[in-house]
Amino acid sequence: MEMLSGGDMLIRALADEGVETLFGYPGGAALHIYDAIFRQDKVKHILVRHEQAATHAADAYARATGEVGSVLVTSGPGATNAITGIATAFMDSIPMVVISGQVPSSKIGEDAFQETDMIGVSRPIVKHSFMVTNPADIPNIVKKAYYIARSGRPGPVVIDVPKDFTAPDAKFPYEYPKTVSMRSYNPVQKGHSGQIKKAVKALLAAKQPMIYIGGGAIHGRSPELITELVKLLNYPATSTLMGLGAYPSTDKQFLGMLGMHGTFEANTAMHRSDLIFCVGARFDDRVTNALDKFCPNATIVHIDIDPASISKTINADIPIVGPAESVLSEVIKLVKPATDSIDKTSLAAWWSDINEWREKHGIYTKNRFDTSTEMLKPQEVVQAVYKVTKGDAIVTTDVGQHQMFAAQYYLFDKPRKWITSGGLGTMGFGIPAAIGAQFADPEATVVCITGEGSVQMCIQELSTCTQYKLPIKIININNQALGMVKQWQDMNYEGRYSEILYEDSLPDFVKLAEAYGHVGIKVTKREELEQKLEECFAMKDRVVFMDIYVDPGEHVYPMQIPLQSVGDMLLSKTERTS
Ligand SMILES: Cc1ncc(C[n+]2csc(CCOP(=O)(O)OP(=O)(O)O)c2C)c(N)n1
Ligand SMILES: [Mg+2]
Repeated sequence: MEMLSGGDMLIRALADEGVETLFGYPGGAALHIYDAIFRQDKVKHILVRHEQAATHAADAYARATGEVGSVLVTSGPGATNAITGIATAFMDSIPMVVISGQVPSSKIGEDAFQETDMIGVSRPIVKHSFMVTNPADIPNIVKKAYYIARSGRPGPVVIDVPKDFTAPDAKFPYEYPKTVSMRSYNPVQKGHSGQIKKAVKALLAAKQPMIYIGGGAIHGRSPELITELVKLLNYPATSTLMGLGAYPSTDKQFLGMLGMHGTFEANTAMHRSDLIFCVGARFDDRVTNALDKFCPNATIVHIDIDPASISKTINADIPIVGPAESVLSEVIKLVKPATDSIDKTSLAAWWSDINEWREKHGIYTKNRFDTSTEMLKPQEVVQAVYKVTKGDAIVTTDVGQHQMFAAQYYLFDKPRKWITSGGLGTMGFGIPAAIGAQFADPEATVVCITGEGSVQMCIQELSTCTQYKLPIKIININNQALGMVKQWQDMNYEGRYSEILYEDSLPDFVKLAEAYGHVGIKVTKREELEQKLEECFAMKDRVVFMDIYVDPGEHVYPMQIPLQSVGDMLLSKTERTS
């Protein structure tokens, strides 16, 4: 059998696992591992400028491909810098393996140089973690880590490796395991057939149904199945922020996103529905609003791979624990021969209500923002990006108003094109995520829609783009403020703008882009927007940083009214539903 050092085993195991791209940053405790990287050519290492960016890039790589993202960092500050990205992946159920160097085993607990208890620090935000205690275990640990990360409800897994266990002089027999067996970890493979029958019965009997799609539908490889089901039934569908693209957004049966900044028609239909058929969503607070007022008339069917997500916030009447793909296949089999039993008159009346809501306040039937102002509106910037990229780009975002405008106005007809931090809401995600997405699909047009606040949180990654010639396009929706915080201060604190303004100290983003070797373009006028965007996207092999000044007074609407139902919304600065 081949004899390898711990460091060599680690990298070889990654190669044998099929890992092609590893995002990372070196340091003392990881030096032997980095030497192993140098002496091979199967695993390509991408050097970022901050460990947070390594985790976000790996996370986006996972979101864009459906594979597991991979990260390597050193001990102490390297490991703690990775924490935000691990938490981001954890909250959005993204499969990721993070390998962290650790101080030599004999020094653990001595407050050694760059020692941090990574297992302890990361425990609440990982699906699982491994501390290597014997180098001979490395192949097995890597195999298990990838299996755990991708199976069941996906999530991040940490492997902490003390430096001495990767040393070149101690060698061990290497063989990569073909299978994994873990007695205590057996994700469900199939939904309960009795529950599936019950769900189908309720689905067919509904008069005011809603199909509620979450990110789990994408992780669970079932966008095609969910689309087939929605079409078979001719029912309306909505999706969470994470589920966008699972069902084609431009299709008539799609009512847009639901929740805090969801559409009027999606939120109103949810509130009035008598049956909610939920696939891979978790009824989180950005959707439900006040739990005691949530969808009073609805029977709730909840399909989820994670039993802990069922009835966590909202009680499920018909829970089904299982993978979306197999459960939906079973559901479709039962629905297909039975669609005649649907009450078509009630359904027609339901659609007529929905279409009325669309006409009245829908953001896709008519622009609800005022474009007669001199300054550009953030919404029209996203609309123009959608038009110029023909709706076909991979879009990453940061967090804030721009993120919500991107979710509302860029329409995703396919899954894995929308890459945003939903659960944690991590500012700084956008540029590194665009890097990860561009590695995942080198031919794709990758756009990062960001704000001048968020973009400064990982701006150093413009240098990574230079090094690897990644032609990402950055759309900086510049409202010269921490806009989303400002919106809340406008609404709830009588416009007392506490610590959200910095307009006199913003960098010249055009020069900043140029300093990294990129192209910078500033836009301030409506008349020049589309043409400058055309110029930007025509530069196929360059990073272009578009600094687009927009109206700083704009708010994101609709917006759910706090402590009310899903359907209670502010529709503009002056209109509300109740
Ligand atoms: C790391 C981090 N810190 C703080 C916040 C809180 N937060 C949410 S949105 C926001 C403002 C973002 O400003 P900007 O990026 O300019 O976007 P805008 O809302 O102006 O479009 C802040 C501070 C956060 N989400 N993430
Ligand atoms: Mg801003």
